[in-house]
Amino acid sequence: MTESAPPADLIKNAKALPADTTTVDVDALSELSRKLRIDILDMIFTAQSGHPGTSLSCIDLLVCLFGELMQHDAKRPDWADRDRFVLSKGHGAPALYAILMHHGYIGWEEKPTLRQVNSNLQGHPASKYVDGVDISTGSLGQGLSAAVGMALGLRLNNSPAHVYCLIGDGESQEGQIWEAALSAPAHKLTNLTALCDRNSLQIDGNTEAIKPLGDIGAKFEAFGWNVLRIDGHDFRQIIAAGHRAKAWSQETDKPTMIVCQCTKGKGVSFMENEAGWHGKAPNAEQYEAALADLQPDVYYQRLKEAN
Ligand SMILES: Cc1ncc(C[n+]2csc(CCOP(=O)(O)OP(=O)(O)O)c2C)c(N)n1
Ligand SMILES: [Mg+2]
Repeated sequence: MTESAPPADLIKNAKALPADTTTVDVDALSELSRKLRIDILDMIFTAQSGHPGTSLSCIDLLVCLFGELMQHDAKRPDWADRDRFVLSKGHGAPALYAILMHHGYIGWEEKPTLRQVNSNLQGHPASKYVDGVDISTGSLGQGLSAAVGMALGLRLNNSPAHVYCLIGDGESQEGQIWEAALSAPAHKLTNLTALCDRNSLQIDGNTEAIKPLGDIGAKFEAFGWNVLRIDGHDFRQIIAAGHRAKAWSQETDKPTMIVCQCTKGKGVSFMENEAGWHGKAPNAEQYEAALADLQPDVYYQRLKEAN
């Protein structure tokens, strides 16, 4: 258990951090993230297809959402009052499958079936096939609108459930994102928290060189959202922002956006900040090199045994 208190100025625009983040077990969360990063690479390497960069970028967010922030139960995937998660950037499916496997929604035996014909683990998440996936995604731009609809429906049903939606920054160049961004404050959706994976890369380069988003938080603010800005790989900040978002929404009658500064390819040195690793599987040599980054203990033990 890590005891140190989080630096007070870590979350800009937020008031005091909730006290309970001082008890966050950062070591356990980062160990889980490390393992899930390996699962992501295993899946993509086995399939020889998929999107490593985006998955490694957002896995720390998913670890905190499913492990610390969301109310959900793999044994009751249809529980009416479960919190909902929409992976609007659906090409991050390997990250979603990894966290859903960890929480028991998907059997581990399915892990090698990513992107195989007739597999449940399609290249983009399909709600028809996977418990824990509340809506199919992959066509960028649509998820935030779906999340707005879910939040409206839950409110109509007087449900305490909260909706979380993760969008990409490149994805935010889609016009539909901004229709949803207008709608959520108009409907005072206090049961909606959006997160933006602000890794500054899209499919073929830097977002700012292709179609600049600038201060995306300021844009959401202008549309009527509360906005928090965090380091998307700092577990304390992610969890504190998640709690703060819910409370702040209640105080202000507004939805909250958490802009998460992330690194595409995080954790694998040669994939970090490289647009070329957007949608490419590693070959055998690269896979081993990636494992060396993520799992040096096991990797070097294996090498020792081989020699
Ligand atoms: C409507 C639509 N257009 C194009 C694509 C192809 N595509 C998949 S990922 C991607 C880039 C997404 O970049 P970003 O939102 O920044 O996500 P990141 O991979 O950086 O997490 C594109 C253009 C798509 N899936 N949907
Ligand atoms: Mg991006």
